[in-house]
Amino acid sequence: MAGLDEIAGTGRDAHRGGYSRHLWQAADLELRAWFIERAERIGLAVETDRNGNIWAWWGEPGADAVVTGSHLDSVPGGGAFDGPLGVVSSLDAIARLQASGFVPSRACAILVFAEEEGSRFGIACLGSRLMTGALHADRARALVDPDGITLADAAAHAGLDPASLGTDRQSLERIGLFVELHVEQGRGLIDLGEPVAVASSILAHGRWRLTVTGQGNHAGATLMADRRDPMVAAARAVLAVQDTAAARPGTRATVGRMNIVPGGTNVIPSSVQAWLDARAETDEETRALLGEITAAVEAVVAENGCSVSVVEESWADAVHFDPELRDRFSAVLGDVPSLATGAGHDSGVLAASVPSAMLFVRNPTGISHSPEEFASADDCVAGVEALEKLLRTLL
Ligand code: HGY
Ligand code: MN
Ligand code: MN
Ligand code: MN
Repeated sequence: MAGLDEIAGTGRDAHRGGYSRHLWQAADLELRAWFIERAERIGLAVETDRNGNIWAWWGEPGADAVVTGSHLDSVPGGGAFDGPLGVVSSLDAIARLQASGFVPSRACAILVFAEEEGSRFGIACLGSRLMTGALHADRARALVDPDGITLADAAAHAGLDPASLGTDRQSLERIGLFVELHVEQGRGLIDLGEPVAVASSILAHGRWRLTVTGQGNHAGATLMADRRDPMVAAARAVLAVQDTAAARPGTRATVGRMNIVPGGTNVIPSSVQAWLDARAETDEETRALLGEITAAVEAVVAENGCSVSVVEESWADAVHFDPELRDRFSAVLGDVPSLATGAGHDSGVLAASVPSAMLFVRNPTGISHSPEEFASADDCVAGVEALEKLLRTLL
């Protein structure tokens, strides 16, 4: 809790509430510096990899390491726990092992991933996708933030070499096993009445950019019957998204961000961009959901004389965490439940390349990506104790 308190003032968003901590902007840089100082204070050796992920080694860096960690960036107006809880818990678990005189027989590191939320450049799990090659460096370099700054320029400004971004086999090969502790983002542990769970799976999910195009015109001079208003069409598209997902059990679809062009009170817009987040249990079901949403959206915008294009910005396959590792964790931790999640994580991206696992800590509000996200001190301690136990067995 002291660790979370230390960063409680960093990146507060006075306008939205909660925290807005975005890659390589002031709050993120401050948190990175804080992490490095905190890691060095317990004797860890810190390095930043070619993609901006931070590693803090306990002992000699080496192959087949046990790696734990999470992320420090947030969504716009996010909570205090999504990401940072895993980082402070990793620091605390290692400090506890050190204090008990434990000597690891395997390399061990804390790993803090860059831009897990995709809040600045649009692609979630940017650091782990770059490391594993799931995101191509050329595409990453060309990504643009809402101020028009390319990722290549932002990386250079943060002291990285943009030419070196991309697949990082050396880093990846050092990970023998990755475990990420994370606040739970739904109500699974509330329903189970348990403080901690082991993750079983992650939904397939993706992000798509919808551009609805109509005819920009004068708000006063254009008769209602003469309009091709993409804002009205986009509003109807959002309803179509909701209705389509609601009719397919288990699927989720959200429009959480829009850009109205040009955006004037007395201007009928010429186009509207809307970002769709869609998720389902399997890759096939998610693709089918997207297909149905696309057809429904095309039909409703046409009724307003508009057209729509749908462009995929990112995709993540469904993840089933290593069952062997999960069984091992359950044996060490006793009777902890297994829990599926609808939220994406860097551990999910890594799972395609290395054995990965997650621990969830109960969130008594059941709310996340919001300032209302929470975890009690007792449950956070239960999480750290579980992580410490695991590290003790794995190391
Ligand atoms: O959006 C997600 O699922 C994650 O928190 N990045
Ligand atoms: Mn998140
Ligand atoms: Mn997270
Ligand atoms: Mn005028």
